Amino acid sequence: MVLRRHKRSQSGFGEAFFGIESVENAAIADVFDEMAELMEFRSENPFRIRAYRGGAQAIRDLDEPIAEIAKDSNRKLADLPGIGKTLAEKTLVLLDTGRLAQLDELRKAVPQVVVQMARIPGLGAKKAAKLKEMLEIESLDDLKRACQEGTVRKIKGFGAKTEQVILDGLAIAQQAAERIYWAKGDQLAHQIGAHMDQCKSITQMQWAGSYRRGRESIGDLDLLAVANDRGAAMDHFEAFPGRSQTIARGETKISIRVAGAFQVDMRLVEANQFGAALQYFTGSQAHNVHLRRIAKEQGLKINEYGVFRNEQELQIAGDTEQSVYQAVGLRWIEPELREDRGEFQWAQQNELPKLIELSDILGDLHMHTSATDGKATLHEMADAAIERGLRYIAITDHSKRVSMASGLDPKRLRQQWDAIDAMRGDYEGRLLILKGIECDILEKGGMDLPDECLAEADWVLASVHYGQKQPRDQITERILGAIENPHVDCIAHPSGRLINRRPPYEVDMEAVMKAVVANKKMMELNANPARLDLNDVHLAAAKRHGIPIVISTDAHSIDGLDVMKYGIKQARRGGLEKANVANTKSWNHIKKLLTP
Ligand code: DGT
Ligand code: CA
Ligand code: CA
Ligand code: ZN
Repeated sequence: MVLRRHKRSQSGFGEAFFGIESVENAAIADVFDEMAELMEFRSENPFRIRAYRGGAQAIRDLDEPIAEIAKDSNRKLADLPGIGKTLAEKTLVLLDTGRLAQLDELRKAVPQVVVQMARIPGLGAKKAAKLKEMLEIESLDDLKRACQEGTVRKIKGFGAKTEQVILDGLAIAQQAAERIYWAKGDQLAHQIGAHMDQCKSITQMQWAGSYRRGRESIGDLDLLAVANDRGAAMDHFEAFPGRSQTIARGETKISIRVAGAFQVDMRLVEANQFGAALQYFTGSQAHNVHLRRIAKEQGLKINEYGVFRNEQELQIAGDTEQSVYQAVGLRWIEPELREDRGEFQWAQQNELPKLIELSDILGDLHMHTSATDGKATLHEMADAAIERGLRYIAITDHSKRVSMASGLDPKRLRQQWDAIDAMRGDYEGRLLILKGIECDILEKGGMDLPDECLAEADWVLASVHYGQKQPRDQITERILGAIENPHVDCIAHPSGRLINRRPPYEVDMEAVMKAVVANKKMMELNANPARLDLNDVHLAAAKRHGIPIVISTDAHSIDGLDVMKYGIKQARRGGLEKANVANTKSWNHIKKLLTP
């Protein structure tokens, strides 16, 4: 079996919206992408590198499992567009064995620290390799020291400015080296879970840790299990095909590495302690500290083994998580809320939110088509939306300033709208297709399309793509200007950050939120697992302000529509209920919310 990984997850690079439909295809594409990346570090033949990249893309774009094609004696992998003889052979090996010797060799040949350094925004593969060679850098900490001591600027081609760029970007690289997107953790958790389901010895099993809490990135996966035979359970765990190493194996805990580097822990506990252990290892640490304080005030003690009456060491709860919270007079708290950000007060006052669920979503108000940088046509996106049970969608391609995505000018935009008009009859009663646009907020301020054009749209998203590094006042002014434009409905990806890759704009989010309220506008929670923008803390703030949140996929392909669930996770972490999210309502209702 192939270890399934997300697009270039190893590197953390890539604009990353995730194809979900054929996991196996994605896993193989990932392997080729990673190889291309590592070959780039070694300055190998650019044509070869391009062939691997192209092959990865071709496989990712296939609309059927490549394993099926491989099995079909009437078809040849090498006949597929973008797949040459070499890649076809390697694909067969991957399908067969789940491994590729060349990838292992490349991983060995390119030092991990160089890959890590290259993740620093503004550095690149070449500079990273040079720094490693010249300064004998073995870790990101070494690099930091070298910058602080001013030794980097002594190398030809590097200056004091580079040192500052490196220092500014180190935190991001450090995170990327250590943490993966929740979406990737979710994929791993499903594979490992499916493998562990085959273990006859295990009677109870549950994921804990930051993964269960739905944090946007996770440091490692924590599995908790009850087993009749602990040794057998651990053996089974070690037999996971994606395992590359066992870090430690003891009586009750075992840690392995999967996908080359990522750590997965499994702890084995007694059935009557399972709930207490689940509560403890779900965390967060801050939540647990607070919970124990509450217990202490009641003369109780909570630890990973149970809830105990202080003096008598008598276990009074712990088989289920509910019993742990109940023992201290609290209702069960959703894992997404366990960050000590007010959940105890809500639990005590019976005000815990009823968190939003995926099934509450009725529409998707941000997606692209092949008119700009999307892969699927208008019709294909509409049909895919129906398949996913949506009642309405807005087509929001880029505006002309986003030239790299061949953004639309008013003429092309109106052509698209004519096409939508022509489709509407066909889709009546099945799907409402809204005429939208993702209009760029220009660097100098103002919108990228004239007002009379925006006035014709059903739905206008405004977003920043250029001048992201402007100072706080300037970028805040730009966004406020967009909010005040009467035709703009919603600010898309309001902070601009990419998890582990790019910091947010310096925007004054509080000022933005106040303006959004004053102008009766909405804010987006972009569900792309690399964005998740707004983040959980901002979402909680938006909820306090009463701002309707729109959870959108920003899909650039049919598969892109499937990222909605990641947005829902983040929304739950922000404490959002169905009522806080605009696209749980009908389009007519949304229009009313927007009317000044
Ligand atoms: P991660 O893995 O960095 O994304 O975050 P977590 O929250 O999964 O952290 P992890 O894997 O180190 O530990 C899982 C949970 O176990 C954590 O949320 C709380 C609990 N825990 C672990 N170590 C400690 C500790 O030293 N003190 C306390 N109070 N709780 C701990
Ligand atoms: Ca963890
Ligand atoms: Ca852990
Ligand atoms: Zn977009």
